[in-house]
Amino acid sequence: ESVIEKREASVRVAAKLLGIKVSYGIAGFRADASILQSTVFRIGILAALRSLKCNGDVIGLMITASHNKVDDNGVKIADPSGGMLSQDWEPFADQIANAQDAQSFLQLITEFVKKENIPLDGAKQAVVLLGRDTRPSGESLLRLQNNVFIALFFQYSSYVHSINIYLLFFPCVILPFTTSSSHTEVNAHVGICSIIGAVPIDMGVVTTPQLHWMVRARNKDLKASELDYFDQLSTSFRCLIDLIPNKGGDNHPIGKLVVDCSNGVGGEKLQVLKEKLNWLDIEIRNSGKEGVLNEGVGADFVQKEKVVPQGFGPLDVGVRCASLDGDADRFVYFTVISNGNNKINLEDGDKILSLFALFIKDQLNILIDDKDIYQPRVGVIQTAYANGASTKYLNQLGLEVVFTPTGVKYLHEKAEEYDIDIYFEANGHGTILFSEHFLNWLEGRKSTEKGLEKQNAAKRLWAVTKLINQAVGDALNGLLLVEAILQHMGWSVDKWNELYHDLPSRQLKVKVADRTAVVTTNAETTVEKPTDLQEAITALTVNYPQGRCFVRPSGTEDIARVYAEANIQEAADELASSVSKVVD
Ligand code: 16G
Ligand code: ZN
Repeated sequence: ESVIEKREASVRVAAKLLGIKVSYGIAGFRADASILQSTVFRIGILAALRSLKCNGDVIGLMITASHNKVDDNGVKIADPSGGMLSQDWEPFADQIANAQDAQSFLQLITEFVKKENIPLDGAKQAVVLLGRDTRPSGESLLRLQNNVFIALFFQYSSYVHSINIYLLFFPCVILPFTTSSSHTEVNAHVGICSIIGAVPIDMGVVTTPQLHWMVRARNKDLKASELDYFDQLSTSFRCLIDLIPNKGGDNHPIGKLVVDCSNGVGGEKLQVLKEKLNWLDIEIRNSGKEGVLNEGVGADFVQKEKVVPQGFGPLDVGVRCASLDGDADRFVYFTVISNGNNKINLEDGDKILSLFALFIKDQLNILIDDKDIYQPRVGVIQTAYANGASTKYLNQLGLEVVFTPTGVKYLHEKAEEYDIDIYFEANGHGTILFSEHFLNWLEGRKSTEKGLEKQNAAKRLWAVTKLINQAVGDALNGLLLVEAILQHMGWSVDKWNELYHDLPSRQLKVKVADRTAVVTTNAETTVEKPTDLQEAITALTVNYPQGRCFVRPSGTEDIARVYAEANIQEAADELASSVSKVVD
């Protein structure tokens, strides 16, 4: 038996035991890091092809599994806009990641290249920015380790362009997955280089939103280094602080902000930012030097468990705390309910969204009269998980609220339809987008507006457009915007929390034989299939005042999720549990 045969056999066994099929879910591919080697290689090829398809624009490839456990890892692609990979490429990503042998793998690529008319004539060069979070498996998944480069070239002709595509061919490509024994042989870097002329650029350890930001900035010919990122954040934050009216009063939130960095990449990045922001008192916890990534820490943990993360010790009431997730694209705020107690008041994505919406609305009200011809349209985008009380509050502000299915790509896509779009998931992922038209208009107003108040409002909005990440949700600049707005309002976290009171809610997981059997519509609020399930949910929900309940298949786990909301906690619990029984 050759080494290759042995390896093949062991991988088949492993794959069979684990029953794995990787799929490009709502957050890219995610799995145990030890089986991702071949997947990242293949997605490296996809990234280079995507860049060629987009006229040589820069594409991003990020190695991260966000809030998942440290042994997991994943890979996802950023499109030239800095947003998520275009959805019409996802089936191709699935197919090549799961191809069972080299031949079908290459055939899939050839067919796709032909179908998509991807130019392989060498006229354009593919460029891919690579980034990774702090997971130990990240480095080997990402780049070439110098000595183990035993490439076998092979060549086959593309009948479309009658030119040759060369692919570096490794034994492992045949396999759907590789075992850890072959760790250093294939990785994203090698995958990219399989496309002749493609250039991988390693950005090293970065947050997910930093990589998306860099991709967007490069394609717009803007300053795009990590240093530029930090400069832009600190300058625009400073600008917002300088524009606070009656500054110096004693009504501004005093005291430090304590940040849980989930023992991930956010820790070292926040440290850099902190050094640039000496007028903001930040204390960094769980920076990753001691604890384990995402273990009992981080935004996902805090939001789901509603307790203080590890590494905090006893806290005093009123201390402003925030928590980032493992790749720093999500954040929430919290304070303890009573001194030394573990229970918290949570300011989740819905509260952050409400604060942002209120501030933007206030500034627009200063800036715009009924007489103005141009009335920018503000859209607010939420998912079914948004607490009903937040939606009601936003409606009361006079804002248009629309719903999309769960997953950032759906919210972001919808968000591109307004002049100003504010989107957030309850879990803390979100951002504010500004249309090109609005930006042009605002730039004019900023300098020509008569009257100091209006000019300042225009300047504030301008600073927000610079501060907040236009590519994806970003915990670092989201955090700075919250801080700036609280200071602007002179609010404590508790004051912010009082904007509205969350309706009690409950989330449950249900193990189901086949989660794909549950099909939803109306932004996941209604079950379409199985046909009688929605009737049962409705019948149970009407029994509870302010009751609301939905069931959806998870996009990341092999389960169905149940969410219920009602006027009191007991009712929400009861509703969730009775609906779970129906789903089961
Ligand atoms: C992913 C999504 C997140 C979503 C979550 C839902 C991105 C970047 N992340 O983590 O937005 O809330 O999945 O998971 O899109 P679920 O489908 O298992 O409930
Ligand atoms: Zn994340």
